[in-house]
Amino acid sequence: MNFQIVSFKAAYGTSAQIPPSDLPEIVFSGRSNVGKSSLINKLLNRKSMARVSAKPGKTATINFFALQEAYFVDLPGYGYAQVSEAEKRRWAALVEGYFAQERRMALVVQICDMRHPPTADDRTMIDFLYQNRYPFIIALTKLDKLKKTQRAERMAALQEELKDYPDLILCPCSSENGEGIDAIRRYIEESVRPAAETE
Ligand SMILES: Nc1nc2c(ncn2[C@@H]2O[C@H](COP(=O)(O)OP(=O)(O)O)[C@@H](O)[C@H]2O)c(=O)[nH]1
Ligand SMILES: [Mg+2]
Repeated sequence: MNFQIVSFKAAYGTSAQIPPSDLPEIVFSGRSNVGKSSLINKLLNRKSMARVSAKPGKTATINFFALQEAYFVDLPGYGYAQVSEAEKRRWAALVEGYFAQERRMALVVQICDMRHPPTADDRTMIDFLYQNRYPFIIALTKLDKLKKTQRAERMAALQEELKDYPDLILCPCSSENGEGIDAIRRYIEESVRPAAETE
């Protein structure tokens, strides 16, 4: 799969605007500021395809990036405290509307901060993905901020924190130094391949 040839397709503010799936979709989900844009950029080897923003909480859209064999779908970040109730409802309608559609979701990459236990919102998202049997992996980002012993401690702690969800695929990674990025690319490639072969 070619991760180099990519272009911005569109940003959608309501789920009704999103056209039907015509390619497998790789969906990126996570709370705002977790490092979602940085991870997308790193996977694509681009500096600023998905914007790395210092301004969380701006108007939420679902952004599509077109690769040759799949779309990267950047969901709006959740959990930003300063967002109004109206904006939270709009977020929920947008994201729930997207998931409710009949789409070719090849893989959801749920992003969590490796340094901390998953937040309540993270758990809601993981629970939703798990209960509805979406194919998903958990990218544990900001790995570079942990020393070797801390890494082992956090991996052990996460097994415990997420013990309600057996068989999760946990992928420690860093958009800063590139650790773990190839492993995530491989999961993405594997998820797209079977869908492409049924054409
Ligand atoms: N050290 C480190 N910082 C990161 C990593 N990923 C993201 N960041 C930083 O975290 C902040 C938020 O990143 P961003 O990609 O905008 O998060 P988003 O709101 O989830 O899209 C930025 O200052 C990034 O430089 C990582 O893997 N390691
Ligand atoms: Mg972002």
